[in-house]
Amino acid sequence: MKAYPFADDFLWGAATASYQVEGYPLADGAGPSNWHVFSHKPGTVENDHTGDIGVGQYKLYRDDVQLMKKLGIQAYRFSISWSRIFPEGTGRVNEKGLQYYQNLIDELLANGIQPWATMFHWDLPQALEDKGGWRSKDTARAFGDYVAYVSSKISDRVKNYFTVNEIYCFTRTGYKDGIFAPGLKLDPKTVAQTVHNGCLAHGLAVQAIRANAVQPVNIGLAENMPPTVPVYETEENIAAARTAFRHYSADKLLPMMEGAYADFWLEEMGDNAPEFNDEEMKIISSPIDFVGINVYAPVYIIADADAPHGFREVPLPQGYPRMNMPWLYVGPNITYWAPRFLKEIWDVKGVYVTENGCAAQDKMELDGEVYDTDRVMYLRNHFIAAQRAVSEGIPLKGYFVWSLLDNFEWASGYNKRFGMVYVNYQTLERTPKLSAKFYSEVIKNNAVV
Ligand code: GBH
Repeated sequence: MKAYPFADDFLWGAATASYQVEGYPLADGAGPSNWHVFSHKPGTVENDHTGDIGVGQYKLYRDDVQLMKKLGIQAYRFSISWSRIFPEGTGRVNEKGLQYYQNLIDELLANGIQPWATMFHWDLPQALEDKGGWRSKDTARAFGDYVAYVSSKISDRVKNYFTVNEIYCFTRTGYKDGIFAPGLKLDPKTVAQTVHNGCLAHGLAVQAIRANAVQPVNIGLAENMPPTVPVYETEENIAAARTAFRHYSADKLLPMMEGAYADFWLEEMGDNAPEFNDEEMKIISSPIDFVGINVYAPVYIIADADAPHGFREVPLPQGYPRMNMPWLYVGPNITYWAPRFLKEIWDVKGVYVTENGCAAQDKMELDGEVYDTDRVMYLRNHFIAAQRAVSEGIPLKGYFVWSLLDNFEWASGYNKRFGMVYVNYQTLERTPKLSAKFYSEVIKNNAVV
């Protein structure tokens, strides 16, 4: 008997995002995105790297599809760049931009790989950024229109959709911390409004896809809620971590699942709460088919009867192990607990890990191989946690590794490598690392090997 087996229909995939891999962001009539403009401002990205070349997938997509086919990858999660299709964000359509994604989708299908499309992975048309970006509800409405158009054109072949990727990152990290595009540091009320508008965009997109799809489709989002974990697994601590999971999701998943903001959160926010109305809350909570979770680093919780809500977050000690990213603390059992809590709190019927992976200090050896045993260790432990979830009947249905390829790691530029496939940035040559070979074996065996 195999150790750690998965069901036959468990889906094994790999993920990327447009601005991180495509390159040639202005090709064929595309408009600039906010990330194009941001990364071209000196000092915003390490070494002043930009996505101008990315890993060249815009030109090399056929090679990347062959690479995935060879590895046995069953589904490709890619994102669509809004400003390639609507150069000004709204209005005029650029047919050539849409054609690129049509070609990619056809190539995937011809090679037996399912296309899973993310409609927004942070690259907002600069024309909309100039009009207030996510501070404005008009951006959410424009997103609904863009998604309606694109889904009407691709839904004959694409069944699986993510509305938005990680609302936290394109709102707080961009408008509060100023680390991501557009690089602003705004007041708490404005920031809360960007988050609400991001949720509204998600809801409008759910409705737009349902209204325009020409066949039954599967719709969700890719969310990065703080994945809480009980330090040790007693009933009391599990309950505390579950309460914390719902609390930490108060401005995104909670309203999507419950149709209203929680009283505890509105009290906490006070005057800094965003402007919203009942109709928007209905849109935000439009029914979805699954929840996608991007899981990386754990948040440890213990029960504490004296704490306000019965839980306390445990600070991480100085020497806590991490992968090659300051925030990437190792904690594989998040991949078990997050799907379990989604089921227990909101009765979520389908969960996908839409991103999990790590940066490592990869080096090509003289024999031409990249022996990333650290990434193999990281992934293997997450797969074991996933198998624990499915073996207990938790509806975890698939797994997308972040990332297929080394790529433009946002504010870290090309200095951090998250890929299972090594990219030589001089030649754009792709070389599967040991972790890609390991993943290929996991998929072939449908078990953790
Ligand atoms: C995901 O973001 C992205 O979807 C993907 O595009 C990206 O390449 C990948 O992960 C790897 O980063 O306040 O300094 O502790 C994850 C982004 C990074 C968001 C950590 C929250 C906290 C940073 N997350 N961040 S810090």
